[in-house]
Amino acid sequence: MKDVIETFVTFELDGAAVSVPAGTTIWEAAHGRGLRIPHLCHRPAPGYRPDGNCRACMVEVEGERALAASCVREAAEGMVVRTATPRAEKARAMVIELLEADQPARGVSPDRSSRFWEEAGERAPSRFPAMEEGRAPPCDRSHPAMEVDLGACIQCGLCVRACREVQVNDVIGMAGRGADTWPVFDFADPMGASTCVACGECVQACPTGALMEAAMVGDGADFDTETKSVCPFCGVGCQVSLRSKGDRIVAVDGVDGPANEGRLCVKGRFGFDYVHHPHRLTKPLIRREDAPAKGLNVDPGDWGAAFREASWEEALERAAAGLRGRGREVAGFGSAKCSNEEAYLFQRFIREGFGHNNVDHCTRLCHASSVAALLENVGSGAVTATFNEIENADCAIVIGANPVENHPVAATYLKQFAARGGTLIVMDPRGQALARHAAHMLQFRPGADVALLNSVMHVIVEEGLVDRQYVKGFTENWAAQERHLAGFAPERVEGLTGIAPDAVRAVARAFAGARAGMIFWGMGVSQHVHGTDNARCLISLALMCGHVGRPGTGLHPLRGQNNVQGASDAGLIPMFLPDYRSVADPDARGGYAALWGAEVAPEAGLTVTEIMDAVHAGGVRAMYVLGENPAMSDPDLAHARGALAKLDHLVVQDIFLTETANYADVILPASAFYEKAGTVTNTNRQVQMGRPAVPPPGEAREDWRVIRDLANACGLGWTYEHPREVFAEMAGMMPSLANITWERLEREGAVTYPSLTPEDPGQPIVFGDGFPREGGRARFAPADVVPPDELPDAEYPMVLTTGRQLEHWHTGSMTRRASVLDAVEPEANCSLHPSTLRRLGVEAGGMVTLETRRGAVTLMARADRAVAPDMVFLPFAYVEAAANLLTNPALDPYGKIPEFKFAAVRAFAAKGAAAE
Ligand SMILES: Nc1nc2c(c(=O)[nH]1)N[C@H]1C(S)=C(S)[C@@H](COP(=O)(O)OP(=O)(O)OC[C@H]3O[C@@H](n4cnc5c(=O)[nH]c(N)nc54)[C@H](O)[C@@H]3O)O[C@H]1N2
Ligand SMILES: Nc1nc2c(c(=O)[nH]1)N[C@H]1C(S)=C(S)[C@@H](COP(=O)(O)OP(=O)(O)OC[C@H]3O[C@@H](n4cnc5c(=O)[nH]c(N)nc54)[C@H](O)[C@@H]3O)O[C@H]1N2
Ligand SMILES: [Mo]
Repeated sequence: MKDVIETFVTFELDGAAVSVPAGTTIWEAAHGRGLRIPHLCHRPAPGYRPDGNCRACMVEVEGERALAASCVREAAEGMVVRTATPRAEKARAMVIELLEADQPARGVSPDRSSRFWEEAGERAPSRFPAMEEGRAPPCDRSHPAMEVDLGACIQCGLCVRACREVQVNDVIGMAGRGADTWPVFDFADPMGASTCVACGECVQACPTGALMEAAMVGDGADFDTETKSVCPFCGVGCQVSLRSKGDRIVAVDGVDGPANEGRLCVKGRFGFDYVHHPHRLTKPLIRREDAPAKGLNVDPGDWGAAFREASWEEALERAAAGLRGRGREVAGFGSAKCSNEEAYLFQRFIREGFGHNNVDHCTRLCHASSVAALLENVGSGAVTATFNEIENADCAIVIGANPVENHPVAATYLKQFAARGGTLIVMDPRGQALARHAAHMLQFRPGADVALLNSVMHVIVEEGLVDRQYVKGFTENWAAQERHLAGFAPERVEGLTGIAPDAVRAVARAFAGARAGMIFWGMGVSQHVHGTDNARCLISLALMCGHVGRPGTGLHPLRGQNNVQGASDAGLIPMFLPDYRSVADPDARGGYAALWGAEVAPEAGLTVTEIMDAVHAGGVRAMYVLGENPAMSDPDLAHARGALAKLDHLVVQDIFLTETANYADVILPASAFYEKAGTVTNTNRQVQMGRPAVPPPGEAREDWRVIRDLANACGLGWTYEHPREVFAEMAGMMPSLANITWERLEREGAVTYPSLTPEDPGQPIVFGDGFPREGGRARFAPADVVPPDELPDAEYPMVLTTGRQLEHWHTGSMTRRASVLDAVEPEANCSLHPSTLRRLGVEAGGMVTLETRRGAVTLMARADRAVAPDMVFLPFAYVEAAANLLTNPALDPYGKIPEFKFAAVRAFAAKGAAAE
């Protein structure tokens, strides 16, 4: 726990009296005072333990005969340390000279090895003989992203600490003896054949370039600019440093941001080059008069038969002409991949320009149900604690989320928590990667969350583990909840959940008995017809244990897109203005009407899937789609694609000619995230500054500017010249952004909201003294078991579940165009249990057809014991086997989220495929 009282020690450092917290190393104390002590095996970054093996940091301690390694030696009361005595300097120089003898020549890998050469400084060439030829293992180029040249290895072990202790991937180890000790992957695999997940932490840590980005070897390492920004993929919001040369990004490194503390995953580190893919849209496009009928028939690399290039003037005019003055016939999908400013402008455009609230975005398909439950029972849709708070927890539940693949950097904190002895509880129908770190793994029946969670809560009541004081002080409706739970003894629901009562009891005791517990959840909870009920149960569970509002406690729905929290906060939602103020609230409407000079409609608008229905029904006839790909992500693709084809006017603003853009009348070429300035808000409520590293290609323009120009072409008269003006307008209206300014974000990089003063970095934990609901109390919402909408039967006997894979992003538009990611995961695939494959007569790697009542796809099948024998896991990134031709579009009544996680399916060997 952080709230331990710090004790200080005073010692003498190069003649000065220095006071530091107990536990501070000599190296840290020296660097804190601006003294430089060389270091190679030591990486002064969060999560790295000093090891003291390279001896490049030796100093003299008075009264001791041997020199001390300053990186591991803690300062002690009264100690007298000299860092720059001739003896210490000579010892350090000798270490460098010995190591230098074995190093490849200076400048071979200029960037990565610069740490070594920096320490070496200008010096005479080493007097020692170089390592004999052939002593180090040969260069390993088996991985698409990284190269291993152990000729440069100094056995400092940083890669091992990076892999095992920081990212907790446990792939790299040391093998061999003495001078022939080398890093190995798994046991002795080439890196490319190992279980390495390519987070690149080892590459970032290696001081010599023995482990390096393949693209950086040799000339590739050359860059002229470094720009700090935020990773454009998931809601973790890792801060990155983009190294660029001219108009190209050449490498990405992790930066010590509040969420990632220097760490990245494979997408963040190696997935950036979609930005430079030849398919990037570089000019506005207008559908040709003689184009083939709208449909999925345009090749993103060869679109000439369907579209023609146009000037921005013509394209904006054409886009506006189909929208202007059409009121309720228009609807808009905004983007959680764009900035806060862009989200705000987009919802303002639809609301002001067309007089209604038909504006929504992918949050509807994502955490809409979680947010519905949180707003209803807690009073706020955002997380109550950052995921990093797990540092202060002793128990954590991860349910319906697969962070190792989908929030990989957040997962490193969860894995570290388990490694430290924290009790990790995983509840998932699939034996996902976190299970290995879990004290309790409940692999239960899909769709049975309410039954399972109610049974856990039943035990907590039964065994008297309820935090009565918390319940009394901070909640309401407990009596009803307690009555409701009586019917959920674990024995009674075992048939539904498949979980033995003992296991339920153990989990209940662990969580309720914990001093500080957190709950993390994801799409396995939210994407059900009972998604809101699932989330209600999680809220109740946290409340009855008093696990909210203190360090190490909290509710954390892991937000998905890089800016889905921010886009939702900014009002890209049909029922809410910014900061979740209901459109039905006259005060809220009045404020914006005054600001915008236009009335805001009082009726909630249509949601993502309702808009598609309205197109079929004829009400909506024109759409503006910004940075979303509903022709792949909508739950019912036949229906969605039919709607897109039926529109008489579709404007798509994207960076690629997506499946959705296939149906467009006008395509506006946008900037990628690394090409524009803008703020984004991550899952932790951290508002962070994104900065442009390279210009948009060709005539592509920043999204905020395109939205403004289109709004103006529709007659709105907006005068924004920079996103900072938009931010100021938003912040002026949104209490959540109090004390946060563009200038502050530029300076500090990140501020967590709520920030209580202009200096407050923000509150990682909220609701310690009550909830933003009437009376300040959170509410228990008893939930009953609602079965999945479509149950397996004789015709469709298995359960289809859909989701994600580490290397791919949703509909694949970005990651299938990122060279490393596409090389690692190039082919459409699904996963089934090996026994199921055997039953179907399909070999692992063979082709299988999956069919539901709505459609069929044929794709490669992997054998995966983590998938239950009667289930199929299907990722939705692959257009050639689009998952959402199969999924069930049935909706949760509160969040209006579709049941992506459960459909009845049958699987069989694909025709023509080898069935033995
Ligand atoms: N690599 C990658 N990362 C991503 C994304 C991506 O596309 N690719 N997308 C981002 C976005 S927008 C989001 S929303 C997040 C989503 O991140 P997650 O929520 O982790 O996403 P999923 O893979 O859809 O599903 C999560 C888990 O739910 C489990 N599950 C399935 N059915 C049930 C059930 O009935 N009950 C329970 N309790 N669990 C069930 C699955 O087995 C799976 O392990 O990821 C974000 N990160
Ligand atoms: N079967 C199934 N379907 C699902 C889900 C599931 O679990 N299973 N999950 C659902 C969830 S949680 C989500 S969040 C949705 C995601 O659904 P979408 O949001 O539709 O999916 P993405 O592929 O992320 O689409 C983002 C688009 O933005 C573009 N883009 C990227 N950067 C920029 C930029 O800076 N500017 C502009 N203008 N465009 C940009 C990309 O090229 C891409 O076309 O999918 C949902 N669909
Ligand atoms: Mo999502």
